[in-house]
Amino acid sequence: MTGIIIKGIAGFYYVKTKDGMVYQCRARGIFKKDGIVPMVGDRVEITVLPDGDAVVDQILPRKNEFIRPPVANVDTFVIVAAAKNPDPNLGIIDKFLVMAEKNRTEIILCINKSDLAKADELEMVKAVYKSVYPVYCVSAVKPETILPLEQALAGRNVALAGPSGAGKSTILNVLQRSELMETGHVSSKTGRGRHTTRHAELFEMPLGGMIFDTPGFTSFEIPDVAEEELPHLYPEFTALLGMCRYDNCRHLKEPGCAVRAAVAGGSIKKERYRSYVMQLLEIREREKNKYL
Ligand SMILES: Nc1nc2c(ncn2[C@@H]2O[C@H](COP(=O)(O)OP(=O)(O)O)[C@@H](O)[C@H]2O)c(=O)[nH]1
Ligand SMILES: [Mg+2]
Ligand SMILES: [Zn+2]
Repeated sequence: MTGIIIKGIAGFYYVKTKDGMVYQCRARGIFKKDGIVPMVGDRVEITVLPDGDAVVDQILPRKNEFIRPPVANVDTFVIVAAAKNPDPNLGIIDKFLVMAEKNRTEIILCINKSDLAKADELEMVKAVYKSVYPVYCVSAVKPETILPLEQALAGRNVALAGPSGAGKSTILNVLQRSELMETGHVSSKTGRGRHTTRHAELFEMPLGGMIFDTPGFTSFEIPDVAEEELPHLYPEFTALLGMCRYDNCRHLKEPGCAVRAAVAGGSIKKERYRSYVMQLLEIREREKNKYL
């Protein structure tokens, strides 16, 4: 029987099968021997034993895997940022976007707390991204605003990522339509929800698909991205790469740069270009420090 690991605790894996049953499983000893650790999100083959428990026989090939948090098979990252409180930091949003690009997942940008921002403030953030990524403006305190996002996510394995305080846990609660985690209330005093997630866990969404609740995906450094790879992680740059005068153009001050021409012409947003430059310099700084 095939199923998906929705939780792993103390050597047990909880596998949900198509018929909606959840089986408590052990992994075959052979996994340990081969150094294979089943992850939440893994699609697996299981055999049910006479006592009702089951064993994981086989892990089906993974689409992708993440170490921190340890989850597999993420289809879509929803990068959540707040329109206000905290104010959107485009540099940080772009780091999350680069990370998700690097992992070759589908990406959706979600701007939350639209109830706190003025229409023009919201539009300003949206304008930077809307030609590059699907952008959904929502307010977790008005669950009906989340419906279009929810429909876009149906049938996928979704992980929420984004800076702390942006409203990920609150949105997750709305998506699960569950009060179990008790973060749904808005507390202006603490500015934080109360729920702290300790284990990765997969939850079913009412419209189909699963969502990862994970403690991680909040603070990334730019992961092992090489200088020459970075431009490829900005989707709006990619069509232009190869059109610069110099093959090794890093799109900084080089003459005949197609990327900078696009920034000047407005088809690449200057905010995005600024993030690119900051990240490139950060990568260079990191490379330099390697040798010191
Ligand atoms: N006004 C308002 N507050 C929100 C919204 N979404 C979340 N919050 C509040 O913002 C705080 C941080 O939310 P939380 O879900 O814990 O953020 P996380 O760190 O990204 O998981 C909590 O106090 C939430 O109640 C929203 O759309 N509007
Ligand atoms: Mg949270
Ligand atoms: Zn260039």
